[in-house]
Amino acid sequence: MAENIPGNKDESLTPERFSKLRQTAMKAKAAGIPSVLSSLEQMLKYMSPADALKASLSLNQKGGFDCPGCAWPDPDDERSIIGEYCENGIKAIAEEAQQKTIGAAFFKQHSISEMGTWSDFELGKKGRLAEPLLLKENATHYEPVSWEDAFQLIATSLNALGTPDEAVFYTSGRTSNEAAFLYQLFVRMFGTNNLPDCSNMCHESSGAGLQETIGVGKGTVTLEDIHQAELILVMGQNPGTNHPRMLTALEKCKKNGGKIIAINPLPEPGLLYFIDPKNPAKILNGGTALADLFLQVRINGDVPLLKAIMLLMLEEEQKNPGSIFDHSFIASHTSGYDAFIRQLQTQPFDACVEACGVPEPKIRDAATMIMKHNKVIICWAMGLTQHMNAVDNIKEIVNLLLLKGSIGKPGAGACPVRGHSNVQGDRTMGIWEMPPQSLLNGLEKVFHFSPPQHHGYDTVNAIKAMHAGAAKVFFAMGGNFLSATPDTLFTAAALRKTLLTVHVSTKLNRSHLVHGKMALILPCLGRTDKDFQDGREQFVSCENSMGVVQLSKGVLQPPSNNLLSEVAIVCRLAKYTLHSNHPDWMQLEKNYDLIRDYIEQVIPGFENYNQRVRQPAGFYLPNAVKEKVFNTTSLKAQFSVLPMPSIQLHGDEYLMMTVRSHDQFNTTVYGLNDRYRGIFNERRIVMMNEEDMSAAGLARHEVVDLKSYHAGEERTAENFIVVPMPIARRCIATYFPETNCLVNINAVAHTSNTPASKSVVVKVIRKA
Ligand SMILES: Nc1nc2c(c(=O)[nH]1)N[C@H]1C(S)=C(S)[C@@H](COP(=O)(O)OP(=O)(O)OC[C@H]3O[C@@H](n4cnc5c(=O)[nH]c(N)nc54)[C@H](O)[C@@H]3O)O[C@H]1N2
Ligand SMILES: Nc1nc2c(c(=O)[nH]1)N[C@H]1C(S)=C(S)[C@@H](COP(=O)(O)OP(=O)(O)OC[C@H]3O[C@@H](n4cnc5c(=O)[nH]c(N)nc54)[C@H](O)[C@@H]3O)O[C@H]1N2
Ligand SMILES: [Mo]
Repeated sequence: MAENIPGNKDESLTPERFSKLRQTAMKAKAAGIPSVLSSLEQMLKYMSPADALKASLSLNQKGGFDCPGCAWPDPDDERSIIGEYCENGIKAIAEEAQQKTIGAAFFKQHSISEMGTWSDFELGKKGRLAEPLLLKENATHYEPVSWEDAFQLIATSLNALGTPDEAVFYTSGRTSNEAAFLYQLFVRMFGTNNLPDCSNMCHESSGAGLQETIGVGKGTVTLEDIHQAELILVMGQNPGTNHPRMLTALEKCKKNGGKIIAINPLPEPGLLYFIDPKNPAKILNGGTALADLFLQVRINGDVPLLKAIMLLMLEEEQKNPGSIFDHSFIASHTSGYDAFIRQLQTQPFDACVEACGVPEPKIRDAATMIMKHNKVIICWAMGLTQHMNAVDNIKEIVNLLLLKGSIGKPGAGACPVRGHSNVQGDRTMGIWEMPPQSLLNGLEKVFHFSPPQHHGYDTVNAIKAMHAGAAKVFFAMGGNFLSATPDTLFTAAALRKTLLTVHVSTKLNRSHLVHGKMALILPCLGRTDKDFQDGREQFVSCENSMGVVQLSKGVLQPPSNNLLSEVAIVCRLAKYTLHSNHPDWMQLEKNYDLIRDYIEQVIPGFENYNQRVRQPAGFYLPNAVKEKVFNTTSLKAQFSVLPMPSIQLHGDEYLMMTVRSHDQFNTTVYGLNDRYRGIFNERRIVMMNEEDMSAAGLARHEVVDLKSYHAGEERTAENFIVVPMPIARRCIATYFPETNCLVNINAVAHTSNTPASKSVVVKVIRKA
């Protein structure tokens, strides 16, 4: 049987297999009744009615659990009594809270190579992992193993390494603050900073760009700022699918008189029009038109677009000095203004217009709206962070905000919308291959050891190190490393060279099937599960996209009594590996309050953690930028002089972005539909502009192969169906992770090292 690593040549994928594809027009509106029905259907398919009710009533409620769906914040004040839910949050819960489990019998029946032929969709639907599993050397099947033996094997393997830097410790973004803090502590006590995480593939470019320009790698706005903004730009983001609760906040902004500009190569329905599914009256009266202006930018055309807009602003400012730019803010709080303006003036307006692909009148409309308003927020996500020049995208956003003085005041600021529900908290807790010196000093002081000082591997460098044989043990706290990372076949080869791969997981995924010489799966409690330690119920905490720390407590009976919490797994791992009683890992496992006491001692902003996290809506972490304090080298916010993007497409090339469908959470595929974009029953599709299709002689629903050629190296993904879509010219879109095999491991953003999975130069090859 052919091994179904996405991107692998798979003979079974013949054109006939695609016959179920159905395509309708793109939806004009997001959410509404279909979204309520879709989430109910999903819940009841996998959960008992009683569990479904319990989970939905407690989702994102004060004292309930934090939705594992995304990092959008909950309202500080009133919360909808039917749960602060959204369709895709419910799907995330239904996926986790399945009653079906898989354990010894299942893994005895199904070999690794058999499971390797299943799709991601099929793998995820098998049920929750119920017991620890071991794949022995040369074995064909996973078999049950005791927790003690599993920890002993990891400890022995780690301690046998030539140096601690031969181990890699990955984290996905669902891990709680408590587990993340202990995990990075354990890893550093073991002796390495090899702590790559999903952030390296996600908002690392935002962190890098913001840190350098405003001195903090996080956003600067609160939910209240969103409500109060006069103008919000939503760039490179599909909130209708990926952050549905953001639409409610945008709607509130509009009700207060705010305006919205959407900037995207695709007219994403959720951005343009929204019907709040939690509000029956709204469902009946048809909802709210969200975007006042839609700019259909080319992929990677954001820097030229922003330059064109700022040139128009400059022209107006020069006619009426002081009318457009906030000179008092610029003079007191920024540095680099003159150099920035000098370079801006040299940029030819027409070339910027041409490069971004947006019609000039629309650019003028956008510039006028920005000039008219003083409280501006720019929100963005993966459409800006996954390009070779992604960090420039972020810095250009900061340039615009600084010109308007729109940073550090109410209703204004920078808003990178985070992905995983605790990815921001994990970074705050020290999950970072480039730890700040202050963190290392804090750890040294409190825990009396010398933390490793040299930087560790990020995600891309960890893959290269495994491929080169320099890293030999791979440990993953959650996630799906193989499918989430770029260059799937290269990464698969890298993982296969290791001695041991270990995955702490809730569900089966492809990373469990592409393993080292030996492999372990350690099944853990999920966000929705009750967590009892030493007879007492525990809770954990998470930080959302806006720096609010809140507690999260599961409400459902765990699916198996042989699961450990992530905290317990780290504590035992440390105990077996380090042979040190400081801290007292066994006490920490029993009482999470003690972990929070330590966090308070090491991480700034967590004073009285145990008391404040118990406040009904949690607490805000301090953010200096809100007080116009910029911890940059100049102690001012920094203007940046940025080049135009350099990608040039040749005759038959397209720029490809890899995006999420409406029925997936990253590598977890809930279903095969992408309702808003009108695609049903198929994921191996390539969205193309109809005019590009006819120019290339491609028919609707024709089957093609895709090839990329970064640095002269060819990569192929076979059998994708062409679907016409109103996407910008010369741009195409496919789903992640099916096309990750086309993203060359060396195609990364400068500074952040983030895979450029939104600007892959490809050719669309007709079948012979
Ligand atoms: N239901 C659901 N929710 C999720 C997730 C999920 O998979 N499913 N994932 C979570 C995670 S980890 C993350 S990081 C977020 C991701 O949230 P998003 O960033 O919204 O996710 P993507 O699907 O990658 O969408 C990128 C958007 O950017 C646009 N885009 C692509 N290239 C460009 C460009 O060059 N310029 C501009 N202006 N736009 C561009 C695309 O058309 C698309 O609308 O969502 C989080 N929430
Ligand atoms: N081409 C392309 N590649 C991308 C992206 C893209 O847009 N395009 N997006 C990137 C982004 S933004 C991100 S964030 C990464 C995501 O990368 P990852 O975070 O590594 O991937 P996920 O698919 O979110 O991980 C899902 C797995 O996590 C496990 N899991 C779920 N809940 C829990 C839990 O509570 N505890 C534990 N221990 N495990 C759990 C389950 O086994 C599940 O299979 O992918 C990146 N890769
Ligand atoms: Mo992400």
